[in-house]
Amino acid sequence: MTEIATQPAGRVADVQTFRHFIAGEWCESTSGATFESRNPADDRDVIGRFQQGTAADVAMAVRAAGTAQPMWQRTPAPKRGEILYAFGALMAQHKERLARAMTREMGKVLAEARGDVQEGIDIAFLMAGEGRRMAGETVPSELPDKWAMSIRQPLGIAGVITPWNFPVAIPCWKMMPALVTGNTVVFKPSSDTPHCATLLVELLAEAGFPPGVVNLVTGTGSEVGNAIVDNPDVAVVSFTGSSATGTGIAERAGRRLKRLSLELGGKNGVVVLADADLDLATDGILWSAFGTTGQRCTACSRVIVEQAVLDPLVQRLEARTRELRLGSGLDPDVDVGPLINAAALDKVVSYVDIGRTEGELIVGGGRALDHHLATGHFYQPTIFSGVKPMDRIGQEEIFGPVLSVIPVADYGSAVLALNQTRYGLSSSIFTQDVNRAFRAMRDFETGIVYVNAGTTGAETHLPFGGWKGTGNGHREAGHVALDTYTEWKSIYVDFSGRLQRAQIDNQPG
Ligand code: UN1
Repeated sequence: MTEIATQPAGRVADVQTFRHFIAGEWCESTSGATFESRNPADDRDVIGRFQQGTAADVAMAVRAAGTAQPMWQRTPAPKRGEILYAFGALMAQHKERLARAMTREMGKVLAEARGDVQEGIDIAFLMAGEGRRMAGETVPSELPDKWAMSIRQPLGIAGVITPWNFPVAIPCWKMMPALVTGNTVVFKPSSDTPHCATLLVELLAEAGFPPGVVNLVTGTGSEVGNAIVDNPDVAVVSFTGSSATGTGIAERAGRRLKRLSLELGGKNGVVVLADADLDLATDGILWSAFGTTGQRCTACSRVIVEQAVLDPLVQRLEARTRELRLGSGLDPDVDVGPLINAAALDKVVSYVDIGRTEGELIVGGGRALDHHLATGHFYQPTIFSGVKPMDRIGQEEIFGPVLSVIPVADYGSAVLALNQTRYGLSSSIFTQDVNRAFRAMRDFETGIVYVNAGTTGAETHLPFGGWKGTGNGHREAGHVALDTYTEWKSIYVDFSGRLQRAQIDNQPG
């Protein structure tokens, strides 16, 4: 939760104020104002004050990125890769510190926070290697004594606008491919996780990225985010967040014909067929639905189950959900942390009200207000059964610990229900039947499909992204992520010493 720090709370004396990072210097905003970041598990815990950035700050950051860019582009890509490698190694060295800071600032349990940092390390090392690959193509020319090849070149300045739910991994997904390909970066993190972003940028600076190559500006989306998207010198913007914000960014970026990579909502489904291993399915569903308190783009929010196994599956889900322990993610006995802020909690409360009119409440359905939870944004993991595919809780992204169970007659209706959504990020099927598994791999309209595993847990060396309303066709992670941050240049070298006309001189007539 964030607010302007004009009304300082509780333990203000020892609260540190953090700064922007522009042109290699830590500096204050032109606004002179700051905002606070607080622990979602305990609203009294103020993590720090952060600069309330302005359009003028963004303009300064873009100028710094522009000044540094030609030198960075001329640095040999393998040398750029070495700095990425050093950054990955630093993250590994500071993994525990980063993970603990993350749990305190955004609530996910420590094991998951470590996983988030590890995902950042993985993409840093993967992209460090791209410094020695970044392959184009060398192909034969249709004419004699002529050479034909394609190379990648950076776009220039990349605007990186990131969410709070993966406050280390997602900035790394975006910055690592941008940097290794020779772009410089202006980074605006979510106002719910500015501390994680600051710690990350400290390590980027320590790793040896030259001044101006990475710049950090904190503040609101409407001021800082829009200033980045609108700046004509920012050639590419990568955004992960809500569909509503992404649509607004697409309109602004579209007016400037700007390269834009969007990673937006999801309504990810797990299909459970009658022949599934129900214990395994239960494990996969619970981990995907309530891990990160349901606050992943890839979280499972729909279970589409063949009627024949509806009851035994729901019984298992209910029993196991009742065992989940809520609390601070720093407590090793806790399974489920808080929601990110009061607005997220309100959203879950209102969707559970809708759910009561659409399905049958199986478990949960209330705020968790035990004495140690009352100062945090906790909500009980909640399951509705008997949900129909087109119900609101079966269609709309809730981004919290709310799971809808949708019974269907057979595989055909399961596929229809699964695909009947405006989103298309992740999906999964539990079955022992290899033929059905392969049909699902063909039929499911999502960018990621899992067989006999939940909907989360994508690895960094494969493309990550969604079909339909989840995005705009770009992918993060994997070597395809380079496409977002580079232009192709096709180069023809004629060494025949005479005019050779393609499509003409080598054709009869
Ligand atoms: C997200 O929620 O936007 O596959 C990212 C996963 C993680 C990444 C999730 N590796 O769930």
